Amino acid sequence: MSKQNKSLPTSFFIVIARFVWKSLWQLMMSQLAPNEKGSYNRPSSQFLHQINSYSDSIYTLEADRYCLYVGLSCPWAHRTLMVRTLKGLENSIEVKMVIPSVNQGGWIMEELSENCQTLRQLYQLSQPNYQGRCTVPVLWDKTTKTIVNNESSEIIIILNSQFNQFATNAELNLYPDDLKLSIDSWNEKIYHHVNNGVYRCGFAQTQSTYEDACNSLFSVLDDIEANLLNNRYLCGDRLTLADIRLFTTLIRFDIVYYSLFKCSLKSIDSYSNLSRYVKDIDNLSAIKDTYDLKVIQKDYFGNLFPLNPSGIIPLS
Ligand SMILES: N[C@@H](CCC(=O)N[C@@H](CS)C(=O)NCC(=O)O)C(=O)O
Repeated sequence: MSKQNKSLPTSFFIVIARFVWKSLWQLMMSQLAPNEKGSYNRPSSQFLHQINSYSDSIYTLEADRYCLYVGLSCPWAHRTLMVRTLKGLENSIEVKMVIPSVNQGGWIMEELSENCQTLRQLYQLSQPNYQGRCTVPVLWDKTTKTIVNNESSEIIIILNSQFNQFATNAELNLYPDDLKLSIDSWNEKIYHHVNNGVYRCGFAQTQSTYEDACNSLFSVLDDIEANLLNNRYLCGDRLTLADIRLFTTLIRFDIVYYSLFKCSLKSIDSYSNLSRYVKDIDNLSAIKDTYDLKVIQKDYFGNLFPLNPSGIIPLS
């Protein structure tokens, strides 16, 4: 008579595996993406200083004094690289790369910088007891060894307006007075529903918070599609900071957010005006040098472990 292995009932494994995985997932997500009632809340930035030419300011205007720390996959950091490139600030503002650490979480320096191996060490050099999130982009002051600003929406305004005396394309104004109202109103809508909206889809912890985020994301994309029927850019025929802020999300959309974050009602490619708009901005001088699609895919799919435990990168 053949001996039969006694196995535990399948349901036992399923219940245990579900319980363990769900508890671990919730723990990891609470670190990665703070949630309130199942809905993702982006933590606010902590360093909000300005650079200007007033002599009593700590952060005065100088070429080669400030440096940007960026990670290539990050859409918020990408904004700052785009403005630096468009304004022609490559020779006055240095860029240093950080890369995601698969095992420790957080960012590590591509090369030792300010004697720091990690971005957290850099934050703590600036503020020794700093315990908050260590995000990119960081606008760093090499003279005082402190963080000037770590909020991308502010850094791009600083780069657009304060460094004109060193910029090779100083005449380009991405935030002109006569368009400010229109730029601010697009920014408000796009930040919440698109830039952060894709994260609200991906990091949602309940079906209803996901559906709310996903429906509002696509409703705003539909509005933008309609607006672009008669306009080259969001605010007319001039490229502005609103376009920069939208572009960095759109260029990542079909290759990452569509599948990893379940932003799957439509692809950007299927919107005729939006896809024309992305190509148009992409073809501006040197914009293609500000990002790398392979790195973007590898970082998102490889590092957001709770959303993609196998680390598999989908083919596209
Ligand atoms: N408020 C920031 C958000 C930047 C941000 O969330 N960056 C992400 C990368 S895409 C980050 O560095 N996350 C690391 C962390 O939260 O620990 C900005 O817009 O500058």
